[in-house]
Amino acid sequence: AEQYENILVERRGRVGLVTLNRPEALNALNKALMDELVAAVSAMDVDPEVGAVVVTGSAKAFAAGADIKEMQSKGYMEMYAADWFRGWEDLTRLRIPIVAAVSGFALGGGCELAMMCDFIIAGDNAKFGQPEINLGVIPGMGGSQRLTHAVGKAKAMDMVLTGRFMGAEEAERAGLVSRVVPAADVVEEALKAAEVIASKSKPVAMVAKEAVNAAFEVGLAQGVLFERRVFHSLFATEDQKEGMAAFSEKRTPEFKHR
Ligand code: CO8
Repeated sequence: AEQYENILVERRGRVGLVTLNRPEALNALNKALMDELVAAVSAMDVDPEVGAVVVTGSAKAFAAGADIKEMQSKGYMEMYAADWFRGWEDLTRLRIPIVAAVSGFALGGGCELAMMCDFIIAGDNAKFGQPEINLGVIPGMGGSQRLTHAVGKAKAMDMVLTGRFMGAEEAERAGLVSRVVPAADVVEEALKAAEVIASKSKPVAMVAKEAVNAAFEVGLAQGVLFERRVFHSLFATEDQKEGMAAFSEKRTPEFKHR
Protein backbone atom coordinates (compact mmCIF):
# COMPACT_ATOMS: atom_id res chain seq x y z
CA ALA A 1 0.00 0.00 0.00
CA GLU A 2 1.02 3.61 -0.52
CA GLN A 3 2.86 5.34 2.29
CA TYR A 4 1.59 8.83 2.98
CA GLU A 5 2.83 11.18 5.67
CA ASN A 6 0.34 14.04 5.48
CA ILE A 7 -2.92 12.29 4.67
CA LEU A 8 -4.83 9.19 5.75
CA VAL A 9 -6.42 7.09 3.05
CA GLU A 10 -9.21 4.58 3.69
CA ARG A 11 -11.76 2.67 1.68
CA ARG A 12 -15.40 2.34 2.78
CA GLY A 13 -16.92 0.02 0.22
CA ARG A 14 -16.75 1.84 -3.12
CA VAL A 15 -15.92 5.17 -1.47
CA GLY A 16 -12.41 6.48 -0.93
CA LEU A 17 -11.93 8.63 2.17
CA VAL A 18 -8.95 10.98 2.27
CA THR A 19 -8.32 12.78 5.55
CA LEU A 20 -5.86 15.67 5.62
CA ASN A 21 -3.59 14.97 8.54
CA ARG A 22 -1.27 17.76 9.63
CA PRO A 23 -2.95 18.53 12.96
CA GLU A 24 0.02 20.54 14.21
CA ALA A 25 -0.60 23.11 11.45
CA LEU A 26 -4.41 22.90 11.17
CA ASN A 27 -3.87 21.00 7.92
CA ALA A 28 -2.04 23.90 6.26
CA LEU A 29 -1.47 22.85 2.68
CA ASN A 30 2.20 22.42 1.90
CA LYS A 31 3.61 20.93 -1.26
CA ALA A 32 4.14 17.49 0.31
CA LEU A 33 0.50 17.27 1.46
CA MET A 34 -0.92 18.43 -1.85
CA ASP A 35 1.31 16.06 -3.84
CA GLU A 36 0.04 13.19 -1.70
CA LEU A 37 -3.59 14.30 -2.01
CA VAL A 38 -3.37 14.56 -5.79
CA ALA A 39 -1.58 11.18 -6.01
CA ALA A 40 -4.12 9.43 -3.77
CA VAL A 41 -7.20 10.78 -5.54
CA SER A 42 -5.61 10.22 -8.97
CA ALA A 43 -5.18 6.54 -8.09
CA MET A 44 -8.88 6.36 -7.09
CA ASP A 45 -9.86 8.11 -10.32
CA VAL A 46 -8.65 5.14 -12.36
CA ASP A 47 -9.53 2.43 -9.80
CA PRO A 48 -12.69 0.64 -10.99
CA GLU A 49 -13.41 -0.35 -7.37
CA VAL A 50 -13.77 3.29 -6.27
CA GLY A 51 -16.80 5.28 -7.41
CA ALA A 52 -16.52 8.48 -5.37
CA VAL A 53 -14.14 10.24 -3.00
CA VAL A 54 -14.61 12.21 0.22
CA VAL A 55 -11.91 14.70 1.20
CA THR A 56 -12.03 15.89 4.78
CA GLY A 57 -9.88 17.43 7.50
CA SER A 58 -10.17 17.44 11.29
CA ALA A 59 -13.04 18.57 13.49
CA LYS A 60 -11.25 21.90 14.04
CA ALA A 61 -9.99 22.56 10.53
CA PHE A 62 -10.62 21.29 7.04
CA ALA A 63 -7.50 23.30 6.19
CA ALA A 64 -6.35 26.70 7.47
CA GLY A 65 -4.80 27.66 4.17
CA ALA A 66 -1.72 27.23 2.10
CA ASP A 67 1.30 26.78 4.36
CA ILE A 68 2.28 30.35 5.17
CA LYS A 69 5.61 29.33 6.68
CA GLU A 70 6.57 27.46 3.51
CA MET A 71 5.91 30.58 1.38
CA GLN A 72 6.94 33.35 3.76
CA SER A 73 10.56 33.86 2.70
CA LYS A 74 10.21 33.18 -1.00
CA GLY A 75 10.84 35.82 -3.64
CA TYR A 76 9.05 36.40 -6.89
CA MET A 77 11.52 34.39 -8.98
CA GLU A 78 11.28 31.42 -6.63
CA MET A 79 7.49 31.45 -6.75
CA TYR A 80 7.56 31.91 -10.53
CA ALA A 81 10.28 29.35 -11.26
CA ALA A 82 8.60 26.73 -9.10
CA ASP A 83 5.23 27.84 -10.52
CA TRP A 84 3.91 27.66 -6.94
CA PHE A 85 0.63 25.71 -6.74
CA ARG A 86 1.34 24.03 -10.11
CA GLY A 87 0.01 20.50 -10.00
CA TRP A 88 -2.47 21.24 -7.20
CA GLU A 89 -5.12 22.10 -9.76
CA ASP A 90 -4.72 18.60 -11.23
CA LEU A 91 -7.38 17.69 -8.69
CA THR A 92 -9.91 19.60 -10.79
CA ARG A 93 -9.04 17.59 -13.88
CA LEU A 94 -9.85 14.22 -12.30
CA ARG A 95 -13.12 12.69 -13.42
CA ILE A 96 -14.21 10.84 -10.27
CA PRO A 97 -16.79 12.72 -8.15
CA ILE A 98 -15.18 14.34 -5.09
CA VAL A 99 -17.16 15.54 -2.06
CA ALA A 100 -15.55 17.90 0.45
CA ALA A 101 -16.63 17.36 4.08
CA VAL A 102 -15.80 20.61 5.87
CA SER A 103 -15.70 20.97 9.63
CA GLY A 104 -14.17 24.06 11.22
CA PHE A 105 -11.83 26.34 9.28
CA ALA A 106 -11.67 26.29 5.48
CA LEU A 107 -9.53 29.36 4.92
CA GLY A 108 -7.47 30.61 2.03
CA GLY A 109 -6.12 27.57 0.21
CA GLY A 110 -8.38 25.43 2.40
CA CYS A 111 -11.47 27.17 1.06
CA GLU A 112 -9.98 26.97 -2.43
CA LEU A 113 -9.32 23.23 -2.04
CA ALA A 114 -12.91 22.68 -0.89
CA MET A 115 -14.10 24.61 -3.95
CA MET A 116 -11.95 22.41 -6.24
CA CYS A 117 -14.08 19.48 -5.07
CA ASP A 118 -17.42 18.88 -6.79
CA PHE A 119 -19.56 19.94 -3.87
CA ILE A 120 -19.17 20.80 -0.23
CA ILE A 121 -21.05 19.37 2.74
CA ALA A 122 -20.43 21.62 5.73
CA GLY A 123 -20.69 21.07 9.44
CA ASP A 124 -22.65 23.80 11.23
CA ASN A 125 -19.31 24.96 12.73
CA ALA A 126 -17.69 25.52 9.33
CA LYS A 127 -15.98 28.84 8.65
CA PHE A 128 -15.06 29.75 5.10
CA GLY A 129 -12.79 32.64 4.22
CA GLN A 130 -10.24 34.08 1.84
CA PRO A 131 -8.17 36.07 4.38
CA GLU A 132 -5.08 36.36 2.16
CA ILE A 133 -5.44 40.12 2.06
CA ASN A 134 -4.41 40.14 5.73
CA LEU A 135 -1.11 38.56 4.67
CA GLY A 136 -0.42 41.01 1.89
CA VAL A 137 -1.39 38.64 -0.90
CA ILE A 138 -4.56 37.49 -2.65
CA PRO A 139 -6.08 34.04 -3.22
CA GLY A 140 -3.67 31.99 -5.34
CA MET A 141 -5.36 28.62 -5.84
CA GLY A 142 -8.40 29.79 -7.76
CA GLY A 143 -10.35 31.52 -4.99
CA SER A 144 -10.97 34.79 -6.77
CA GLN A 145 -12.52 32.83 -9.63
CA ARG A 146 -14.26 29.84 -8.00
CA LEU A 147 -15.68 31.82 -5.07
CA THR A 148 -17.09 34.38 -7.51
CA HIS A 149 -18.67 31.61 -9.59
CA ALA A 150 -20.11 30.06 -6.43
CA VAL A 151 -21.48 33.06 -4.54
CA GLY A 152 -21.53 35.93 -7.05
CA LYS A 153 -19.67 39.22 -7.13
CA ALA A 154 -21.12 40.92 -4.04
CA LYS A 155 -20.17 38.26 -1.52
CA ALA A 156 -16.92 37.30 -3.29
CA MET A 157 -15.72 40.93 -3.22
CA ASP A 158 -16.80 41.26 0.41
CA MET A 159 -14.88 38.10 1.42
CA VAL A 160 -11.74 38.72 -0.65
CA LEU A 161 -11.44 42.43 0.20
CA THR A 162 -12.29 42.31 3.92
CA GLY A 163 -10.99 38.80 4.66
CA ARG A 164 -14.02 38.09 6.84
CA PHE A 165 -15.20 34.53 7.45
CA MET A 166 -18.54 33.14 6.34
CA GLY A 167 -20.37 30.69 8.60
CA ALA A 168 -22.06 27.53 7.39
CA GLU A 169 -25.57 29.01 7.23
CA GLU A 170 -24.47 31.99 5.17
CA ALA A 171 -22.38 29.71 2.96
CA GLU A 172 -25.40 27.54 2.24
CA ARG A 173 -27.64 30.54 1.54
CA ALA A 174 -24.98 31.90 -0.81
CA GLY A 175 -24.61 28.63 -2.70
CA LEU A 176 -21.08 27.82 -1.59
CA VAL A 177 -22.13 24.57 0.12
CA SER A 178 -24.81 22.09 -0.83
CA ARG A 179 -25.84 20.99 2.68
CA VAL A 180 -25.24 21.94 6.29
CA VAL A 181 -25.31 19.13 8.86
CA PRO A 182 -24.43 18.91 12.57
CA ALA A 183 -20.65 19.22 12.84
CA ALA A 184 -20.24 15.80 14.42
CA ASP A 185 -21.97 14.13 11.46
CA VAL A 186 -20.21 15.84 8.57
CA VAL A 187 -17.93 12.96 7.56
CA GLU A 188 -20.73 10.38 7.90
CA GLU A 189 -23.11 12.53 5.84
CA ALA A 190 -20.48 13.08 3.15
CA LEU A 191 -19.69 9.36 3.09
CA LYS A 192 -23.42 8.64 2.67
CA ALA A 193 -23.66 11.06 -0.23
CA ALA A 194 -20.54 9.56 -1.80
CA GLU A 195 -21.96 6.05 -1.30
CA VAL A 196 -25.07 7.05 -3.21
CA ILE A 197 -22.89 8.40 -6.03
CA ALA A 198 -20.67 5.31 -5.99
CA SER A 199 -23.75 3.08 -6.36
CA LYS A 200 -24.38 4.60 -9.80
CA SER A 201 -22.46 3.76 -12.96
CA LYS A 202 -18.98 5.23 -12.57
CA PRO A 203 -18.52 6.22 -16.22
CA VAL A 204 -21.98 7.81 -16.26
CA ALA A 205 -21.25 9.75 -13.06
CA MET A 206 -17.99 10.94 -14.62
CA VAL A 207 -19.85 12.16 -17.70
CA ALA A 208 -22.45 13.88 -15.49
CA LYS A 209 -19.64 15.71 -13.66
CA GLU A 210 -18.03 16.68 -16.94
CA ALA A 211 -21.33 18.05 -18.23
CA VAL A 212 -22.00 20.20 -15.16
CA ASN A 213 -18.41 21.48 -15.22
CA ALA A 214 -18.84 22.50 -18.85
CA ALA A 215 -21.32 25.13 -17.61
CA PHE A 216 -18.37 27.02 -16.09
CA GLU A 217 -16.28 26.94 -19.25
CA VAL A 218 -18.54 27.46 -22.26
CA GLY A 219 -21.58 29.50 -23.31
CA LEU A 220 -25.13 28.17 -22.89
CA ALA A 221 -25.72 27.02 -26.48
CA GLN A 222 -22.36 25.22 -26.67
CA GLY A 223 -22.90 23.72 -23.22
CA VAL A 224 -26.34 22.41 -24.11
CA LEU A 225 -24.97 20.97 -27.36
CA PHE A 226 -22.13 19.28 -25.46
CA GLU A 227 -24.66 17.82 -23.05
CA ARG A 228 -26.82 16.44 -25.86
CA ARG A 229 -23.83 14.83 -27.58
CA VAL A 230 -22.58 13.11 -24.43
CA PHE A 231 -26.17 12.15 -23.54
CA HIS A 232 -26.39 10.37 -26.89
CA SER A 233 -23.04 8.68 -26.24
CA LEU A 234 -24.34 7.05 -23.06
CA PHE A 235 -26.59 4.84 -25.20
CA ALA A 236 -23.38 2.99 -26.08
CA THR A 237 -23.02 1.85 -22.45
CA GLU A 238 -24.22 -1.39 -20.89
CA ASP A 239 -25.25 0.61 -17.85
CA GLN A 240 -27.85 2.58 -19.85
CA LYS A 241 -29.37 -0.71 -20.99
CA GLU A 242 -29.31 -2.03 -17.42
CA GLY A 243 -30.67 1.17 -15.88
CA MET A 244 -33.63 1.41 -18.23
CA ALA A 245 -34.32 -2.35 -18.09
CA ALA A 246 -34.33 -2.22 -14.29
CA PHE A 247 -36.82 0.65 -14.38
CA SER A 248 -39.15 -1.29 -16.70
CA GLU A 249 -38.85 -4.42 -14.60
CA LYS A 250 -39.39 -2.46 -11.35
CA ARG A 251 -36.11 -3.60 -9.79
CA THR A 252 -32.88 -1.99 -8.59
CA PRO A 253 -30.28 -1.65 -11.35
CA GLU A 254 -27.00 -3.50 -11.06
CA PHE A 255 -24.54 -1.27 -12.78
CA LYS A 256 -21.41 -2.85 -14.25
CA HIS A 257 -19.55 0.44 -14.65
CA ARG A 258 -19.23 0.06 -18.39
N1 CO8 B 1 0.11 28.00 7.36
C1 CO8 B 1 1.02 27.52 8.25
N2 CO8 B 1 0.72 27.26 9.53
C2 CO8 B 1 -0.54 27.48 9.95
C3 CO8 B 1 -1.53 27.98 9.09
C4 CO8 B 1 -1.17 28.24 7.73
N3 CO8 B 1 -2.06 28.68 6.82
N4 CO8 B 1 -2.68 28.12 9.78
C5 CO8 B 1 -2.43 27.71 11.03
N5 CO8 B 1 -1.13 27.34 11.15
C6 CO8 B 1 -0.44 26.83 12.35
C7 CO8 B 1 -0.18 27.95 13.34
O1 CO8 B 1 0.97 28.66 12.97
C8 CO8 B 1 -0.03 27.17 14.63
O2 CO8 B 1 1.26 26.59 14.65
P1 CO8 B 1 2.19 26.79 15.98
O3 CO8 B 1 1.44 26.06 17.04
O4 CO8 B 1 3.47 26.12 15.58
O5 CO8 B 1 2.30 28.24 16.21
C9 CO8 B 1 -1.00 26.01 14.46
O6 CO8 B 1 -1.28 25.92 13.04
C10 CO8 B 1 -2.33 26.25 15.16
O7 CO8 B 1 -2.87 27.49 14.73
P2 CO8 B 1 -3.29 28.68 15.74
O8 CO8 B 1 -2.53 28.58 17.01
O9 CO8 B 1 -3.25 29.96 15.00
O10 CO8 B 1 -4.81 28.26 16.03
P3 CO8 B 1 -6.00 29.24 16.45
O11 CO8 B 1 -7.13 28.36 16.81
O12 CO8 B 1 -5.52 30.25 17.42
O13 CO8 B 1 -6.39 30.05 15.08
C11 CO8 B 1 -6.86 30.27 12.72
C12 CO8 B 1 -6.92 29.37 13.99
C13 CO8 B 1 -7.80 31.46 12.88
C14 CO8 B 1 -7.30 29.41 11.54
C15 CO8 B 1 -5.43 30.76 12.52
O14 CO8 B 1 -4.54 29.66 12.57
C16 CO8 B 1 -5.19 31.47 11.20
O15 CO8 B 1 -5.58 32.60 11.02
N6 CO8 B 1 -4.52 30.78 10.21
C17 CO8 B 1 -4.15 31.36 8.95
C18 CO8 B 1 -5.35 31.50 8.06
C19 CO8 B 1 -4.94 32.13 6.77
O16 CO8 B 1 -4.54 33.27 6.69
N7 CO8 B 1 -5.00 31.35 5.68
C20 CO8 B 1 -4.62 31.81 4.38
C21 CO8 B 1 -3.23 31.37 4.08
S1 CO8 B 1 -2.66 31.95 2.49
C22 CO8 B 1 -3.48 30.98 1.39
O17 CO8 B 1 -3.98 29.98 1.73
C23 CO8 B 1 -3.71 31.36 -0.01
C24 CO8 B 1 -2.55 31.08 -0.82
C25 CO8 B 1 -2.42 32.20 -1.76
C26 CO8 B 1 -1.09 32.82 -1.58
C27 CO8 B 1 -0.67 33.33 -2.91
C28 CO8 B 1 0.81 33.20 -3.05
C29 CO8 B 1 1.18 33.14 -4.51
